[in-house]
Amino acid sequence: MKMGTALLYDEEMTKYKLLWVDPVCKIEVPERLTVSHEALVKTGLADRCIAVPVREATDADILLVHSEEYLEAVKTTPYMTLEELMEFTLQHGDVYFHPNIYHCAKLAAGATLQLVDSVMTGKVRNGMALVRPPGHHSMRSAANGFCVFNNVAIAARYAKQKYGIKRVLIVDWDVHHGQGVQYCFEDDPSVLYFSWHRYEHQKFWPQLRDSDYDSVGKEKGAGFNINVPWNKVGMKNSDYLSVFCHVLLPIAYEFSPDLVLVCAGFDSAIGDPEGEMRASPDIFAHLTHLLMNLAGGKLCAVLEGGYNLTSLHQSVCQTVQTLLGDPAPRPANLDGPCTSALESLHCVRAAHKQYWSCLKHAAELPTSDVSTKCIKLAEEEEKQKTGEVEKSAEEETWPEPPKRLAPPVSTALVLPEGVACPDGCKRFSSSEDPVIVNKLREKFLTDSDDSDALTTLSSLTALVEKMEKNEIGNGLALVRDVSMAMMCVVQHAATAHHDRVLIVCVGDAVVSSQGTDDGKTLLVQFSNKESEEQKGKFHIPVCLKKGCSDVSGFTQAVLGLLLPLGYEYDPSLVLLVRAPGSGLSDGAWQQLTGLLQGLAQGHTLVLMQEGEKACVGPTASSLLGVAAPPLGKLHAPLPEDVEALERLRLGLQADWKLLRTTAPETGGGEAPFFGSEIS
Ligand code: Q9C
Ligand code: ZN
Repeated sequence: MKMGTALLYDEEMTKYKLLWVDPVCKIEVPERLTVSHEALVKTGLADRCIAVPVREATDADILLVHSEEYLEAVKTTPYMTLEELMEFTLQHGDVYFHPNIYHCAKLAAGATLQLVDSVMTGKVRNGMALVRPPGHHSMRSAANGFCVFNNVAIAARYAKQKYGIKRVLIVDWDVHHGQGVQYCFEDDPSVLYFSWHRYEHQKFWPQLRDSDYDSVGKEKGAGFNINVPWNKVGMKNSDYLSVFCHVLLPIAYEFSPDLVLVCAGFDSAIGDPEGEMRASPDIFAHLTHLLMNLAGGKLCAVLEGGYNLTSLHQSVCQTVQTLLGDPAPRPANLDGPCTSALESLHCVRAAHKQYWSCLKHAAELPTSDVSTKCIKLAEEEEKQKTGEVEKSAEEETWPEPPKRLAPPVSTALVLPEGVACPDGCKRFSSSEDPVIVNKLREKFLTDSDDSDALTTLSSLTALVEKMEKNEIGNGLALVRDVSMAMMCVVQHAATAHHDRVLIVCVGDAVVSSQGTDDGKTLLVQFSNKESEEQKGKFHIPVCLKKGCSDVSGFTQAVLGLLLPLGYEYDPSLVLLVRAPGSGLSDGAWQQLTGLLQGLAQGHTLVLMQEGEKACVGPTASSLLGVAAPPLGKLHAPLPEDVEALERLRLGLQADWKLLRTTAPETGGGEAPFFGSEIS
């Protein structure tokens, strides 16, 4: 049912290395590839993938991005003596040549194209190419930063040309700026390039002015180049997720790509000597998951950097396992973005607000010259004073990501008789435990003895218990009364070791706020009822003018509000309730269902009213991990909705740190919302 995941790897790409002493290049070793591949084999992940053979890129492929002169020059490197190779190397920056590197560079680009072909023809749903040399720094006529040919840039042009697709999204989560990719598509609105990178106010390699947040693209491509500079090292999971929720995902959904290419460098993970960041390897499960419902799931991840062999192979495994559809682990330590990250977030959102309607109400740039340079200088003085000693990246230790076990049953459905169970799902009903049934009758059905309803409720409680034991991944129930079923599940979950339950309610179901202020549940309710008032930190009504029927407004609320809330809350169970007549389109509902599975290890229980039989199929398919259909290019959401959402977000950000998009000191007009936080 689920299409497969391609894995591209050829040992040949390990057969070149640095032949002389060069401290800058010594980290780019063949073991990067062997270690990554061996980990995939050892964990059984490689076996679950579809091995697609690697080919050499042709001259025509390479010329999609590079100049003829450059290609001809690289072609001569296999015949060079050591001295000639060193000499040739000196013409380029931070890169080395070897007699076999031209061959490997052709394989790296060719592997990327094979991956694109496999995905675009529907042979697989997604995939990863493990390649050397990497690509994103190489430019039209220059090798750079260990890169010879720009694998991903070539792939984007190739996919557009061969498959006639209109829009390609390139997500570059490597810790370096892929300036080669930026330069290639700077004036091209059909390729949206996103990169975050260690920048340190231009002090970090490649030290380009062009890597700052204000390089937004040129001419027709203005707005289609997104740079998120990290001005400090030590960025963590929260910083990465914030940028996804508040910059990349809203823009990506508005852009609606036909294909997603990932410059998958893992030097942005903890322990990497180049990046010196502190994100854990399992963050890549979430970054991957969050991209998997774009472009109908067509995602190609291509290895770039990653120089700590341990964090590299762990991160590669997390990425591939997520592509295969296994539930992501609970995200750890989401304690909110740091001030420097918020500062970058603020600047990027401000720089792009004129181009993207999802950012229309973002805060303006920090006033006059709160130029990032000033901050830098202040920081440096401080450092000199305290003379603080920091751990080097390589002394960093972190726990091995726990094994991710896919439950034996992915999706279980509680359906009334006569409603067919979709393929791949298991029809579920509990053998009725009389004690439980009696309890349920007392609690919920005092004035009736509807035996069907009782059967359903007891099945639901049994289902929740099986999810808690990870015997079942997720589930769906068609019930007579969603409000009652919701109450029943919430009460049961509290007794069945579910520490926190996130309730997402779409439409107007009656929700009693009783027992929802102790933090054991977080309720987010989407509706068009103005009257709903926020009742404390854990009951959040999201009011949209047309309820959920405006896809743009709804999507924005999900990405910029619900996801960050959900991630920060870190539930062990997600209860997704669809009230009748919510007005939500199937597509938007499927996106919501898919995205929420990044939480609670994929333990989502969907409750729908009996009348909504037609929605069982689409919901089940999203629960099974099939990518949601693309929503299409989103129009501008209703101005009043954008404003209402922004107001809600600002009001909540004192309590929920992942909702923040500006730093306290430079909050400008938004400063009052931090009032309770700043001492
Ligand atoms: N310490 C990739 O990750 N050297 N290339 C920087 C500063 C170049 C990285 C020196 C790093 C290139 C694909
Ligand atoms: Zn890198």
